[in-house]
Amino acid sequence: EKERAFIEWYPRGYGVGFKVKERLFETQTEYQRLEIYETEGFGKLLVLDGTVQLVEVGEESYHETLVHPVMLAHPNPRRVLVIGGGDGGTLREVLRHKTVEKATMVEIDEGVVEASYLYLDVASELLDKLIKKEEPRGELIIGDGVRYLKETDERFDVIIVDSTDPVGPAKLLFSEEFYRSAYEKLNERGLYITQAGSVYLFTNELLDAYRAMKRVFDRVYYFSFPVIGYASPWSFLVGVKGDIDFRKVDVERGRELELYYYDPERHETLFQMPKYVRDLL
Ligand code: AG3
Repeated sequence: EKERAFIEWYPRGYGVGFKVKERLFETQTEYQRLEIYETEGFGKLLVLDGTVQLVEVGEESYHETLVHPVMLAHPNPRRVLVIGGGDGGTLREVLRHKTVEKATMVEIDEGVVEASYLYLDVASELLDKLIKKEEPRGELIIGDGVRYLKETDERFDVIIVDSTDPVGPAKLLFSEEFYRSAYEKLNERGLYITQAGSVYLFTNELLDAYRAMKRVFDRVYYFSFPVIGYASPWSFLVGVKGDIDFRKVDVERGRELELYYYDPERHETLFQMPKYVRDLL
């Protein structure tokens, strides 16, 4: 019998693939083509426009890394904004922090939220509550994050961008103009984090984003982590506003979270980068 696979093709023919049993769902949403597969060994797979967003087994390797380093570096993160993240994994991790009073998620594509709620074991209980407006500390807004950030009167301690790649529709989320509105909407002390693509395969996009962030934030940090399902190592960029040291995290709060991938006690290990990239940055 013929073996089936889903392969995401990165530039120059670098592939990341999963053996799949079947495709459970596919649709063209208002914004993108969405597919969900049942994989052989990693649970369900969410694909947007041909790119892997997550596999259920190991999604924490991404969500823990995107959320907890900034949340533990901030002394008291109370108000958090997530842009994108329609599958709910990022907001799920944010809400594990007891300091959080309110976390808002602005996702442009309602189709991603619906499909994730229906098919994925990532955060379906949370998504259900958000849709019914029954999550006391969480709010879901279906809308354009760029516009939201420009227009909102709210201020945030932490802003997390969980978007698709810095090519295509998410491109604006990697622009200097967007970073400026994020900086403006952070409290006096605040942290901004974005995923910034594959270190090896999107090096130029990573450099562009880093340079644009440097023009806006008081300090900018880069780090990388191996993410299951992506062409790893995967890069992350952190922008600091005001008096916060991102090189230090609250290890005590970190221990209580009982994390699986990101190790707050070894926070300094995040900052490794291949030498050629560090030389360019
Ligand atoms: N958001 C980041 C996806 C980037 C993956 N890029 C790729 N596979 N080319 C993931 C959403 C998870 N909440």
